[in-house]
Amino acid sequence: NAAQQLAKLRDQFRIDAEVTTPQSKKLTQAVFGEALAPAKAVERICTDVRDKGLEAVLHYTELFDKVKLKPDAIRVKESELAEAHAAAEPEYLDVLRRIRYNIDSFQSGLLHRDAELRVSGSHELHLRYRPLNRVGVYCPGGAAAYPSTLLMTVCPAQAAGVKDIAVTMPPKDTGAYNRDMLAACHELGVKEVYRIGGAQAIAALAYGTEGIPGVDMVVGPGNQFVALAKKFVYGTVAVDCLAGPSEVVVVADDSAHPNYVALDLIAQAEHSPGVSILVTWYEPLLDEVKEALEKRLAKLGRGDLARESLERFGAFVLAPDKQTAMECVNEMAPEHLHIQTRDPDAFAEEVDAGAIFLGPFTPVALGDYAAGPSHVLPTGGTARFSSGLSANDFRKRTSIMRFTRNGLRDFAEDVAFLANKEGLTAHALSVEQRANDSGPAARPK
Ligand code: HSO
Ligand code: ZN
Repeated sequence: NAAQQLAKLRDQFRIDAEVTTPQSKKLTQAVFGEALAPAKAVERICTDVRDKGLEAVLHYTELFDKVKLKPDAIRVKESELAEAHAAAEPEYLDVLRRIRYNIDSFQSGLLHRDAELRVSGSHELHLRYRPLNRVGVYCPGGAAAYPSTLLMTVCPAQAAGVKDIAVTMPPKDTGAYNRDMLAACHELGVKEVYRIGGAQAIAALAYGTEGIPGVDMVVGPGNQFVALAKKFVYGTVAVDCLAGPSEVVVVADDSAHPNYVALDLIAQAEHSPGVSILVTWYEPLLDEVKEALEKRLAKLGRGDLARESLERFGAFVLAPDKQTAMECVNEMAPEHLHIQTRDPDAFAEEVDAGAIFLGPFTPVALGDYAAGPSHVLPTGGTARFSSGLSANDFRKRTSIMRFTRNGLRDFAEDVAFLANKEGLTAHALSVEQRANDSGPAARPK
Protein backbone atom coordinates (compact mmCIF):
# COMPACT_ATOMS: atom_id res chain seq x y z
CA ASN A 1 0.00 0.00 0.00
CA ALA A 2 1.62 3.18 -1.24
CA ALA A 3 -0.12 5.44 1.26
CA GLN A 4 1.41 3.44 4.10
CA GLN A 5 4.78 3.35 2.39
CA LEU A 6 4.68 7.11 1.94
CA ALA A 7 3.58 7.61 5.53
CA LYS A 8 6.61 5.59 6.63
CA LEU A 9 8.89 7.69 4.50
CA ARG A 10 7.44 10.88 5.89
CA ASP A 11 7.74 9.57 9.44
CA GLN A 12 11.35 8.77 8.78
CA PHE A 13 11.95 12.33 7.67
CA ARG A 14 10.33 13.64 10.82
CA ILE A 15 12.12 11.25 13.16
CA ASP A 16 15.47 11.89 11.49
CA ALA A 17 15.32 15.40 12.88
CA GLU A 18 15.18 14.17 16.47
CA VAL A 19 17.81 11.43 16.42
CA THR A 20 21.48 11.48 15.58
CA THR A 21 21.79 10.07 12.10
CA PRO A 22 25.13 9.10 10.53
CA GLN A 23 24.84 12.22 8.38
CA SER A 24 24.10 14.62 11.22
CA LYS A 25 26.83 12.99 13.29
CA LYS A 26 29.44 13.72 10.66
CA LEU A 27 28.24 17.29 10.25
CA THR A 28 27.82 18.20 13.91
CA GLN A 29 30.96 16.45 15.16
CA ALA A 30 33.02 18.83 13.06
CA VAL A 31 31.06 21.95 14.07
CA PHE A 32 30.19 21.36 17.72
CA GLY A 33 32.74 18.74 18.70
CA GLU A 34 29.93 16.31 19.52
CA ALA A 35 27.33 14.31 17.65
CA LEU A 36 23.95 16.01 17.70
CA ALA A 37 20.54 15.32 16.22
CA PRO A 38 19.60 17.91 13.58
CA ALA A 39 16.94 19.50 15.78
CA LYS A 40 19.44 19.95 18.62
CA ALA A 41 22.09 21.37 16.30
CA VAL A 42 19.57 23.84 14.89
CA GLU A 43 18.53 24.91 18.38
CA ARG A 44 22.19 25.68 19.19
CA ILE A 45 22.69 27.64 16.00
CA CYS A 46 19.53 29.69 16.48
CA THR A 47 20.15 30.53 20.13
CA ASP A 48 23.78 31.41 19.34
CA VAL A 49 22.69 33.79 16.61
CA ARG A 50 20.05 35.26 18.89
CA ASP A 51 22.53 35.79 21.73
CA LYS A 52 25.75 36.61 19.90
CA GLY A 53 24.48 38.14 16.67
CA LEU A 54 26.59 38.58 13.58
CA GLU A 55 29.64 36.94 15.13
CA ALA A 56 27.70 33.66 15.36
CA VAL A 57 26.35 34.05 11.82
CA LEU A 58 29.89 34.43 10.48
CA HIS A 59 31.11 31.55 12.61
CA TYR A 60 28.50 29.10 11.28
CA THR A 61 28.90 30.36 7.74
CA GLU A 62 32.57 29.50 7.96
CA LEU A 63 31.92 26.06 9.43
CA PHE A 64 28.96 24.96 7.28
CA ASP A 65 29.51 26.81 4.03
CA LYS A 66 33.30 26.87 4.26
CA VAL A 67 33.33 30.58 3.45
CA LYS A 68 35.07 33.14 5.60
CA LEU A 69 33.14 36.36 5.10
CA LYS A 70 34.03 39.80 6.42
CA PRO A 71 31.07 41.49 8.10
CA ASP A 72 30.77 44.00 5.26
CA ALA A 73 30.63 41.22 2.65
CA ILE A 74 27.44 39.75 4.08
CA ARG A 75 25.18 42.17 2.29
CA VAL A 76 25.32 42.18 -1.51
CA LYS A 77 25.95 45.74 -2.67
CA GLU A 78 23.14 47.31 -4.65
CA SER A 79 25.67 48.12 -7.37
CA GLU A 80 26.42 44.39 -7.68
CA LEU A 81 22.74 43.65 -8.13
CA ALA A 82 22.51 46.33 -10.80
CA GLU A 83 25.63 45.07 -12.57
CA ALA A 84 24.35 41.49 -12.64
CA HIS A 85 21.09 42.79 -14.07
CA ALA A 86 22.85 44.85 -16.74
CA ALA A 87 24.89 41.82 -17.76
CA ALA A 88 21.95 39.39 -17.84
CA GLU A 89 20.66 37.88 -21.08
CA PRO A 90 17.74 39.99 -22.33
CA GLU A 91 15.80 36.79 -23.01
CA TYR A 92 16.15 35.77 -19.35
CA LEU A 93 14.87 39.13 -18.15
CA ASP A 94 11.92 38.91 -20.56
CA VAL A 95 11.00 35.50 -19.17
CA LEU A 96 11.20 36.84 -15.61
CA ARG A 97 8.93 39.75 -16.52
CA ARG A 98 6.30 37.60 -18.19
CA ILE A 99 6.22 35.15 -15.31
CA ARG A 100 6.16 37.94 -12.77
CA TYR A 101 3.12 39.33 -14.53
CA ASN A 102 1.32 35.94 -14.30
CA ILE A 103 2.11 35.51 -10.65
CA ASP A 104 1.15 39.06 -9.81
CA SER A 105 -2.19 38.82 -11.65
CA PHE A 106 -3.14 35.66 -9.81
CA GLN A 107 -1.84 36.73 -6.41
CA SER A 108 -3.43 40.18 -6.57
CA GLY A 109 -6.71 38.60 -7.62
CA LEU A 110 -6.91 36.31 -4.63
CA LEU A 111 -6.30 38.94 -1.95
CA HIS A 112 -8.93 39.00 0.78
CA ARG A 113 -10.93 42.20 0.59
CA ASP A 114 -11.82 44.35 3.56
CA ALA A 115 -15.31 43.42 4.69
CA GLU A 116 -18.02 45.20 6.64
CA LEU A 117 -21.33 44.42 8.23
CA ARG A 118 -23.56 47.30 9.30
CA VAL A 119 -26.70 46.89 11.38
CA SER A 120 -28.39 50.22 11.02
CA GLY A 121 -28.78 52.24 14.20
CA SER A 122 -27.02 49.51 16.14
CA HIS A 123 -23.47 48.65 15.25
CA GLU A 124 -20.92 48.04 12.54
CA LEU A 125 -18.25 45.35 12.21
CA HIS A 126 -15.27 45.52 9.86
CA LEU A 127 -12.40 43.32 8.79
CA ARG A 128 -9.30 45.18 7.71
CA TYR A 129 -6.30 43.64 5.97
CA ARG A 130 -2.84 45.18 6.03
CA PRO A 131 0.44 43.87 4.66
CA LEU A 132 3.23 42.84 7.01
CA ASN A 133 5.92 45.48 7.22
CA ARG A 134 8.96 43.37 6.63
CA VAL A 135 9.48 39.87 5.28
CA GLY A 136 12.54 37.63 4.92
CA VAL A 137 12.76 35.28 1.95
CA TYR A 138 15.06 32.28 2.10
CA CYS A 139 16.24 31.12 -1.31
CA PRO A 140 18.00 27.74 -1.20
CA GLY A 141 21.15 27.10 -3.18
CA GLY A 142 21.56 23.37 -2.84
CA ALA A 143 21.94 21.49 -6.09
CA ALA A 144 21.13 24.43 -8.37
CA ALA A 145 20.14 28.09 -8.41
CA TYR A 146 16.37 28.57 -8.44
CA PRO A 147 15.19 31.91 -9.82
CA SER A 148 11.71 30.37 -9.89
CA THR A 149 11.70 30.15 -6.09
CA LEU A 150 12.61 33.81 -5.86
CA LEU A 151 9.63 34.63 -8.10
CA MET A 152 7.28 32.32 -6.21
CA THR A 153 8.05 33.92 -2.83
CA VAL A 154 8.87 37.56 -3.57
CA CYS A 155 5.99 38.19 -6.02
CA PRO A 156 3.21 37.03 -3.66
CA ALA A 157 4.71 39.22 -0.90
CA GLN A 158 4.79 42.20 -3.26
CA ALA A 159 1.21 41.53 -4.39
CA ALA A 160 0.22 41.67 -0.71
CA GLY A 161 1.84 45.10 -0.47
CA VAL A 162 4.91 44.20 1.60
CA LYS A 163 7.38 47.04 1.21
CA ASP A 164 10.48 45.67 2.89
CA ILE A 165 11.72 42.36 1.55
CA ALA A 166 15.10 40.91 2.54
CA VAL A 167 16.41 37.90 0.61
CA THR A 168 19.05 35.53 1.93
CA MET A 169 20.94 33.01 -0.18
CA PRO A 170 23.82 30.74 0.80
CA PRO A 171 27.25 32.12 -0.18
CA LYS A 172 27.64 29.74 -3.12
CA ASP A 173 27.73 29.77 -6.88
CA THR A 174 24.18 28.43 -6.74
CA GLY A 175 23.15 31.15 -4.29
CA ALA A 176 24.32 34.66 -3.53
CA TYR A 177 27.23 34.43 -5.98
CA ASN A 178 24.94 33.44 -8.81
CA ARG A 179 24.60 36.24 -11.36
CA ASP A 180 21.18 35.08 -12.51
CA MET A 181 19.86 35.14 -8.96
CA LEU A 182 21.26 38.62 -8.34
CA ALA A 183 19.84 39.86 -11.64
CA ALA A 184 16.44 38.43 -10.71
CA CYS A 185 16.54 40.23 -7.34
CA HIS A 186 17.24 43.51 -9.10
CA GLU A 187 14.50 42.88 -11.67
CA LEU A 188 12.02 42.31 -8.83
CA GLY A 189 13.12 45.45 -7.04
CA VAL A 190 14.68 43.61 -4.12
CA LYS A 191 17.46 45.76 -2.72
CA GLU A 192 18.38 43.80 0.37
CA VAL A 193 20.22 40.56 -0.33
CA TYR A 194 22.40 38.73 2.19
CA ARG A 195 24.99 36.05 1.59
CA ILE A 196 23.94 33.70 4.33
CA GLY A 197 22.26 30.32 4.30
CA GLY A 198 21.15 27.44 6.51
CA ALA A 199 19.70 27.72 10.01
CA GLN A 200 21.94 30.72 10.74
CA ALA A 201 20.21 32.71 7.98
CA ILE A 202 16.75 31.94 9.33
CA ALA A 203 17.84 32.94 12.85
CA ALA A 204 19.48 36.15 11.61
CA LEU A 205 16.26 37.16 9.84
CA ALA A 206 14.08 36.23 12.80
CA TYR A 207 16.12 37.86 15.57
CA GLY A 208 17.95 40.51 13.58
CA THR A 209 21.71 41.08 13.94
CA GLU A 210 24.13 43.91 13.25
CA GLY A 211 23.45 44.92 9.67
CA ILE A 212 20.45 42.63 9.24
CA PRO A 213 17.27 44.15 10.69
CA GLY A 214 14.83 41.50 11.95
CA VAL A 215 11.70 40.65 9.96
CA ASP A 216 8.07 39.85 10.80
CA MET A 217 7.88 36.70 8.72
CA VAL A 218 10.33 34.22 7.19
CA VAL A 219 9.33 32.24 4.10
CA GLY A 220 10.92 29.99 1.54
CA PRO A 221 11.95 26.39 1.13
CA GLY A 222 15.26 24.89 2.23
CA ASN A 223 16.96 21.79 3.54
CA GLN A 224 16.23 20.04 6.82
CA PHE A 225 18.23 22.58 8.88
CA VAL A 226 16.31 25.45 7.33
CA ALA A 227 12.95 23.80 7.98
CA LEU A 228 13.90 23.04 11.58
CA ALA A 229 15.14 26.59 12.11
CA LYS A 230 11.82 27.96 10.86
CA LYS A 231 10.06 25.71 13.34
CA PHE A 232 12.36 27.01 16.09
CA VAL A 233 11.84 30.72 15.41
CA TYR A 234 8.10 30.36 14.85
CA GLY A 235 6.36 32.53 17.39
CA THR A 236 9.08 35.16 17.31
CA VAL A 237 8.13 35.60 13.67
CA ALA A 238 5.53 34.08 11.36
CA VAL A 239 6.69 31.36 8.97
CA ASP A 240 5.25 29.63 5.92
CA CYS A 241 4.94 25.86 5.66
CA LEU A 242 7.85 23.64 6.70
CA ALA A 243 8.87 21.98 3.47
CA GLY A 244 10.08 18.40 3.35
CA PRO A 245 11.07 16.53 0.19
CA SER A 246 8.95 17.49 -2.82
CA GLU A 247 6.24 15.02 -3.95
CA VAL A 248 4.02 14.22 -6.89
CA VAL A 249 1.20 11.74 -7.22
CA VAL A 250 0.16 11.15 -10.81
CA VAL A 251 -3.27 9.58 -11.22
CA ALA A 252 -3.87 8.10 -14.64
CA ASP A 253 -6.41 5.88 -16.38
CA ASP A 254 -6.47 4.23 -19.80
CA SER A 255 -6.73 7.64 -21.47
CA ALA A 256 -3.31 8.80 -20.21
CA HIS A 257 -0.28 8.93 -22.47
CA PRO A 258 2.43 6.73 -20.89
CA ASN A 259 5.11 9.03 -22.22
CA TYR A 260 3.64 12.09 -20.52
CA VAL A 261 3.16 10.20 -17.29
CA ALA A 262 6.75 8.99 -17.34
CA LEU A 263 8.07 12.51 -17.89
CA ASP A 264 5.99 13.89 -15.04
CA LEU A 265 7.36 11.23 -12.70
CA ILE A 266 10.94 11.94 -13.79
CA ALA A 267 10.45 15.70 -13.52
CA GLN A 268 9.65 15.26 -9.87
CA ALA A 269 12.42 12.70 -9.31
CA GLU A 270 15.06 15.03 -10.73
CA HIS A 271 14.59 17.20 -7.66
CA SER A 272 16.54 14.35 -6.11
CA PRO A 273 15.13 13.50 -3.76
CA GLY A 274 11.63 13.84 -5.10
CA VAL A 275 8.81 11.46 -4.30
CA SER A 276 7.11 10.19 -7.48
CA ILE A 277 4.05 7.97 -7.21
CA LEU A 278 1.84 6.69 -10.00
CA VAL A 279 -1.67 5.57 -9.12
CA THR A 280 -3.81 3.78 -11.69
CA TRP A 281 -6.57 1.18 -11.98
CA TYR A 282 -5.63 0.39 -15.58
CA GLU A 283 -3.04 -2.36 -15.26
CA PRO A 284 -1.39 -2.19 -18.72
CA LEU A 285 -0.32 1.38 -17.95
CA LEU A 286 2.24 0.18 -15.41
CA ASP A 287 4.39 -1.66 -17.96
CA GLU A 288 3.90 1.06 -20.55
CA VAL A 289 5.11 3.73 -18.14
CA LYS A 290 8.03 1.58 -16.99
CA GLU A 291 9.15 1.21 -20.55
CA ALA A 292 8.78 4.93 -21.23
CA LEU A 293 10.74 5.70 -18.05
CA GLU A 294 13.66 3.55 -19.13
CA LYS A 295 13.84 5.21 -22.53
CA ARG A 296 13.75 8.71 -21.08
CA LEU A 297 16.07 8.18 -18.14
CA ALA A 298 18.83 6.94 -20.41
CA LYS A 299 18.83 10.24 -22.28
CA LEU A 300 18.33 12.91 -19.64
CA GLY A 301 20.95 15.18 -18.12
CA ARG A 302 19.93 14.43 -14.57
CA GLY A 303 18.84 10.90 -15.52
CA ASP A 304 21.06 9.16 -12.98
CA LEU A 305 19.93 11.38 -10.12
CA ALA A 306 16.31 10.89 -11.15
CA ARG A 307 16.76 7.13 -11.44
CA GLU A 308 18.22 6.92 -7.96
CA SER A 309 15.40 9.03 -6.57
CA LEU A 310 12.80 6.89 -8.36
CA GLU A 311 14.34 3.75 -6.95
CA ARG A 312 14.27 5.09 -3.41
CA PHE A 313 11.17 7.28 -3.40
CA GLY A 314 9.14 6.04 -6.36
CA ALA A 315 6.12 3.76 -6.30
CA PHE A 316 3.57 2.30 -8.71
CA VAL A 317 0.17 1.67 -7.23
CA LEU A 318 -2.39 -0.54 -8.95
CA ALA A 319 -5.73 0.20 -7.34
CA PRO A 320 -8.62 -2.25 -7.80
CA ASP A 321 -10.85 0.63 -8.94
CA LYS A 322 -11.18 4.40 -9.15
CA GLN A 323 -12.88 4.76 -5.78
CA THR A 324 -10.06 2.97 -3.98
CA ALA A 325 -7.53 5.08 -5.87
CA MET A 326 -9.28 8.22 -4.64
CA GLU A 327 -9.23 7.07 -1.05
CA CYS A 328 -5.55 6.18 -1.32
CA VAL A 329 -4.62 9.57 -2.83
CA ASN A 330 -6.69 11.41 -0.27
CA GLU A 331 -4.87 9.58 2.49
CA MET A 332 -1.56 10.73 1.02
CA ALA A 333 -2.64 14.37 0.58
CA PRO A 334 0.37 14.95 -1.68
CA GLU A 335 2.09 18.25 -2.39
CA HIS A 336 1.36 17.96 -6.13
CA LEU A 337 -1.46 15.89 -7.60
CA HIS A 338 -1.61 15.49 -11.35
CA ILE A 339 -4.79 13.86 -12.65
CA GLN A 340 -4.64 12.47 -16.17
CA THR A 341 -7.98 10.70 -16.44
CA ARG A 342 -11.16 11.06 -18.46
CA ASP A 343 -12.91 13.06 -15.77
CA PRO A 344 -10.22 14.77 -13.70
CA ASP A 345 -12.60 17.27 -12.07
CA ALA A 346 -14.66 14.57 -10.39
CA PHE A 347 -11.51 12.97 -9.01
CA ALA A 348 -10.11 16.31 -7.80
CA GLU A 349 -13.33 17.09 -6.00
CA GLU A 350 -12.76 14.24 -3.56
CA VAL A 351 -9.11 14.67 -2.56
CA ASP A 352 -6.77 16.93 -0.60
CA ALA A 353 -3.50 18.13 -2.15
CA GLY A 354 -1.23 21.20 -2.08
CA ALA A 355 -1.89 21.90 -5.75
CA ILE A 356 -3.94 19.93 -8.28
CA PHE A 357 -3.12 19.75 -12.00
CA LEU A 358 -5.98 18.71 -14.27
CA GLY A 359 -5.71 16.92 -17.58
CA PRO A 360 -2.97 15.93 -20.02
CA PHE A 361 -1.80 19.46 -20.78
CA THR A 362 -1.22 20.66 -17.24
CA PRO A 363 2.10 19.19 -16.10
CA VAL A 364 3.35 20.18 -12.66
CA ALA A 365 6.18 22.13 -14.29
CA LEU A 366 3.66 24.76 -15.43
CA GLY A 367 2.84 25.39 -11.80
CA ASP A 368 6.50 25.18 -10.76
CA TYR A 369 7.46 27.97 -13.11
CA ALA A 370 4.77 30.11 -14.58
CA ALA A 371 1.05 29.60 -13.96
CA GLY A 372 0.60 31.96 -11.00
CA PRO A 373 0.02 30.01 -7.77
CA SER A 374 3.19 29.76 -5.68
CA HIS A 375 5.20 26.57 -5.96
CA VAL A 376 5.88 26.77 -2.21
CA LEU A 377 3.40 24.09 -1.14
CA PRO A 378 2.65 21.89 1.86
CA THR A 379 4.49 18.54 1.75
CA GLY A 380 4.47 15.43 3.91
CA GLY A 381 0.67 15.15 4.08
CA THR A 382 0.32 18.60 5.66
CA ALA A 383 -2.04 19.51 2.79
CA ARG A 384 -4.66 17.93 5.08
CA PHE A 385 -4.57 21.11 7.15
CA SER A 386 -2.47 23.73 5.39
CA SER A 387 -2.11 25.48 2.06
CA GLY A 388 0.51 26.73 -0.35
CA LEU A 389 2.03 30.16 0.06
CA SER A 390 -0.20 32.98 -1.18
CA ALA A 391 -0.34 36.76 -1.01
CA ASN A 392 -2.87 36.50 1.83
CA ASP A 393 -0.23 34.92 4.07
CA PHE A 394 1.64 38.22 3.99
CA ARG A 395 -1.30 40.11 5.41
CA LYS A 396 -2.70 40.38 8.89
CA ARG A 397 -6.36 40.83 9.64
CA THR A 398 -7.77 43.21 12.21
CA SER A 399 -11.38 43.31 13.34
CA ILE A 400 -12.86 46.74 13.98
CA MET A 401 -16.21 47.45 15.62
CA ARG A 402 -18.39 50.39 16.66
CA PHE A 403 -21.70 50.43 18.60
CA THR A 404 -24.36 53.06 19.10
CA ARG A 405 -26.01 53.36 22.51
CA ASN A 406 -29.00 51.40 21.22
CA GLY A 407 -26.71 48.76 19.85
CA LEU A 408 -24.97 48.48 23.20
CA ARG A 409 -28.33 48.20 24.97
CA ASP A 410 -29.28 45.27 22.71
CA PHE A 411 -26.23 43.35 23.85
CA ALA A 412 -25.93 44.58 27.44
CA GLU A 413 -27.91 41.92 29.26
CA ASP A 414 -26.15 39.01 27.59
CA VAL A 415 -22.72 40.50 28.14
CA ALA A 416 -23.42 41.26 31.79
CA PHE A 417 -24.85 37.81 32.39
CA LEU A 418 -21.83 35.99 30.99
CA ALA A 419 -19.31 38.41 32.51
CA ASN A 420 -20.84 37.95 35.97
CA LYS A 421 -20.76 34.19 35.49
CA GLU A 422 -17.02 34.50 34.85
CA GLY A 423 -16.68 36.68 37.94
CA LEU A 424 -15.54 39.62 35.84
CA THR A 425 -17.90 42.18 37.27
CA ALA A 426 -16.08 45.23 35.89
CA HIS A 427 -16.68 43.85 32.42
CA ALA A 428 -20.38 43.67 33.24
CA LEU A 429 -20.47 47.17 34.72
CA SER A 430 -18.63 48.74 31.79
CA VAL A 431 -21.58 47.75 29.64
CA GLU A 432 -24.44 48.15 32.12
CA GLN A 433 -23.38 51.62 33.21
CA ARG A 434 -23.58 52.85 29.65
CA ALA A 435 -26.83 51.05 28.95
CA ASN A 436 -28.48 52.69 31.93
CA ASP A 437 -27.21 56.22 31.20
CA SER A 438 -29.44 58.40 29.09
CA GLY A 439 -27.51 61.66 29.16
CA PRO A 440 -25.12 62.95 26.50
CA ALA A 441 -22.49 60.47 25.37
CA ALA A 442 -19.58 62.90 25.66
CA ARG A 443 -18.06 64.11 28.93
CA PRO A 444 -20.12 66.98 30.37
CA LYS A 445 -18.28 70.31 29.91
N1 HSO B 1 8.65 21.43 -7.55
C1 HSO B 1 9.34 22.31 -6.62
C2 HSO B 1 9.52 23.70 -7.17
C3 HSO B 1 10.46 23.82 -8.32
N2 HSO B 1 10.47 23.06 -9.42
C4 HSO B 1 11.44 24.75 -8.51
C5 HSO B 1 11.38 23.52 -10.24
N3 HSO B 1 11.99 24.53 -9.71
C6 HSO B 1 8.52 22.38 -5.32
O1 HSO B 1 7.19 22.67 -5.51
ZN1 ZN C 1 9.63 21.04 -9.51
